Amino acid sequence: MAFDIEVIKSVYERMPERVNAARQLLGKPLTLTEKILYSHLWENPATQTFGRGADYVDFAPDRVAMQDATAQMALLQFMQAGRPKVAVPSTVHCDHLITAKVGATADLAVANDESKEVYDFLASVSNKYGIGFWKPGAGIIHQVVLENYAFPGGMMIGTDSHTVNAGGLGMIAIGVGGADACDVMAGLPWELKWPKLIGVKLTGKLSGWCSAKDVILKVAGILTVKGGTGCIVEYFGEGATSMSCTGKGTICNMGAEIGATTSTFGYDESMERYLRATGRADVADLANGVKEHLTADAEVYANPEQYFDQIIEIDLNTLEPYLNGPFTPDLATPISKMKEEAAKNGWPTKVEVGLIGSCTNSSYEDISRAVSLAKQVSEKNLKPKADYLITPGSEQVRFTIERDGFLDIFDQIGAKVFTNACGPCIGMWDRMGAEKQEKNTIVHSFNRNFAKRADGNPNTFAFVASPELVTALAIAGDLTFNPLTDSLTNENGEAVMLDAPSGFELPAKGFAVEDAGYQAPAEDGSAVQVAVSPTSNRLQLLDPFQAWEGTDLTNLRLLIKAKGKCTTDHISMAGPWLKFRGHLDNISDNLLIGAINFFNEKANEVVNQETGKSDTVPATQRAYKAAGIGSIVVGDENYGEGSSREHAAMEPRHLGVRAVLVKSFARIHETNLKKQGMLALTFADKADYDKIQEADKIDIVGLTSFAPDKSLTLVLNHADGSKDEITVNHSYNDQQIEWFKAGGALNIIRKSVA
Ligand code: MIC
Ligand code: SF4
Repeated sequence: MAFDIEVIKSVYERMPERVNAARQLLGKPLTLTEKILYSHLWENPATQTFGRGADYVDFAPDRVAMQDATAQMALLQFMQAGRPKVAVPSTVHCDHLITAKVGATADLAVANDESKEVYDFLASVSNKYGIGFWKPGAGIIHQVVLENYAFPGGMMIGTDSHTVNAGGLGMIAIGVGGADACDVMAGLPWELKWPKLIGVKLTGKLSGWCSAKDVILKVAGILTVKGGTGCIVEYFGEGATSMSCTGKGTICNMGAEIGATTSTFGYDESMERYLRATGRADVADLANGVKEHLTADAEVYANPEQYFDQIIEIDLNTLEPYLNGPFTPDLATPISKMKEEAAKNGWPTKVEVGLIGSCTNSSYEDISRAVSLAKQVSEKNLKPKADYLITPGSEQVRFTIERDGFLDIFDQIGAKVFTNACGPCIGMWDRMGAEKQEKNTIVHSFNRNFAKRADGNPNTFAFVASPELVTALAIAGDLTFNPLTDSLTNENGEAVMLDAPSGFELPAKGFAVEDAGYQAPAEDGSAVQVAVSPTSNRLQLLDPFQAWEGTDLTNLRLLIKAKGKCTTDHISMAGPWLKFRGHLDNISDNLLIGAINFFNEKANEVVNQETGKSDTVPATQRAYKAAGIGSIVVGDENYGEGSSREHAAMEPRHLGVRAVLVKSFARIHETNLKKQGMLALTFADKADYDKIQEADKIDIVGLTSFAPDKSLTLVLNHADGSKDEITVNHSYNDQQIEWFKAGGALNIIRKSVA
């Protein structure tokens, strides 16, 4: 039986009535996205329609998922909310803190030892508050959610940007910061700006070297890392229904890389097959009962241009395999053009390592297709040229592929299997020699490839591709090898071609697992004690942030004017810093250390305006804090793209930064800043970015009449005595202004229980 089947039942019971009411209210056929959103309104039935990209709306999600690196902060906040138990089914997944070095068993033992304090904390908080706990080694959050919890037509939030993966099973699943998760677990509504809708029509059918990954790699090339901001992407068409459910998951997963709020697909037979194969025939039966509500109305897909804000059409018959990168997931190059592009850009073409797996691409189908290539190594007497590493997405997949002999085949090509965890995808890869910072190329089937992300080496050029293409390129050891047209020379000196990959959507003998790694919470957790040692360097109870002082902010220093890409990896780096995710003061020592200072083009070097000396960003900000001086951070486009980690908002808040002013924000980061009581501002005129000088003293004027849709003014007092006044915008609504005034949303929840 599926987990929380009663919740699923009640969602399906109320769905027809709510969907019909929404259709009547809107007076038009509905997209799937609208059906799910309207049936999850906090206040139902709907009495008004909502403006896309305009109205903030309260929702009631069905569940919450958290991974260990973000759950610590989410649960430290929840502990202050004064609730005895979570209000909706919630789970914690231990996947981000395991270093990949030697191999699965040894690495897991090291993590269990090193992070014992954190795992014990998460296990006991989960036990106390009724949260399901997935132990280290159980798998990566999104794979485990897809296998166990996701259901068509449901709505969930998760403290990880790739929560969107569950769209593969027809959900609206959205990545959020821990403070948002805390609200929902405390039984409060969850707020989101009503999204715009992008429709992607898939015609034709995948075949040969192409896989679902190539669809999203192509979409990323079209929409870029910010093209999906504020939008939900709905996929449909014969190409969608002919694709596996896990392939759909891959596409939705990487929707995070285009900034989309989420992506989804209508319920179809591939989803039904997946539900049944993963032990959830009960969910499939229930879903079949409300089928017509779990996909868009027929008129919508017949005339999509009338119902979506933007339409993209992709013909799967003519799609090519893509390689996206380096350093950004939207730099899309079809494999046939790689030779030319690599030469033009000076990308190193020798592939050192191929990595498959991650939350994006570790389904049974993915692995079986990669295996079909690995098999050809011995059949064709080839010798793989690059190292090959595998991180399975869950113990269930790992156990099943071991049973089916796939791991033995990988073993024959010298592959190393790491723990079922994030590992190299989040910098938890102890790669030999990375500290030498040599220029090198890797290819992986993950989703992100920002600088330093996999191994901490800024000179590692990482390219994202399907597991099949990664395997082929690892065998060839050459980034420019096009398996569709090129041959390889085998050990006998013969030219051989690789046959196109083939695989199985689902295991013929069914999935199997001995110990999936799940721990159910206590029925009554009230007696469970949660201990946080005051001397711990991994965990720290939170002190409330101070409320707004009630005046305009004056005399702020410019901490840094960040140039170019500034992702959450630049603002709050992962890898070695992950160990401080439960300790706000310690992790604040990584504040913006990856951001490039506009004035000297260097990372982690700014001028302390009080001393005139150069120093690191965190040290400079700590000095301002000690002197009681506020500061401001300035950034470029799509500031804060990437992760949901709220540390990127809490660290500056904790160290006394008062405002972040940028050309544009990524959605989750902007909300995280607001939630933590920070000012998140955008230039009314993007060219004003150029007016910000290094030694400016800055005033923010208009806060005493801070109101929705009303701009604020920034006064830049330049060092030479001249002044510039610029207009800055914000997207705060009344509620969010209250968060700012209270010094953070949590202060309001806290007050409501006190
Ligand atoms: C990521 O892929 O960047 C992460 C690590 O999973 C993050 C979450 C985190 O920073 O803990 C995400 O995607 O939200
Ligand atoms: Fe983990 Fe990477 Fe997936 Fe993030 S993207 S959840 S780090 S596997």
